[in-house]
Amino acid sequence: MAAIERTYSMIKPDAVRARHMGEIITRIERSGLVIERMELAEVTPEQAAANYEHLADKPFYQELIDFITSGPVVKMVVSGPSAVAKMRSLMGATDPLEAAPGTIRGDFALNVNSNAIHGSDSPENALREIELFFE
Ligand code: DAT
Ligand code: MG
Repeated sequence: MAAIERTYSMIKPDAVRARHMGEIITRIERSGLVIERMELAEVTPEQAAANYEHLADKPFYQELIDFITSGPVVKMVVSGPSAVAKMRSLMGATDPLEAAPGTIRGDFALNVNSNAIHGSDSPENALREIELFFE
């Protein structure tokens, strides 16, 4: 049995605006993962900058910050066996054009700039992001 771990996930403003949050939450729960904590809130500019520090030199950086702060998101702490990898698998590829049908991005997004959901990419970043968005 894989180790139980926590990941940070957030339903992005595009998916909230399109009223997909219920369906996305259903998919997470149906997978067996547990939503331990959840809040509808706006991402602050400080949180956005800290979350996307690794992309600060990319040409799309400002657009990314503007987008993630453009409206409410659903912030979640999700736990379960290999929760980080399991969430990434439910989410699908970063570019929705490459995300398989049946994945959240494959089904709810068409554009890499607004790709429906965020999920931590490692257990270490999950801890950092949970702290950033919840404490
Ligand atoms: P992921 O969200 O799959 O972890 P990431 O951490 O590399 O991907 O990038 C964070 C976000 O930045 C991603 O969800 C959407 C945006 N992004 C990534 N690559 C992009 C690109 N080539 N053009 C526009 N936005 C991009
Ligand atoms: Mg990432």
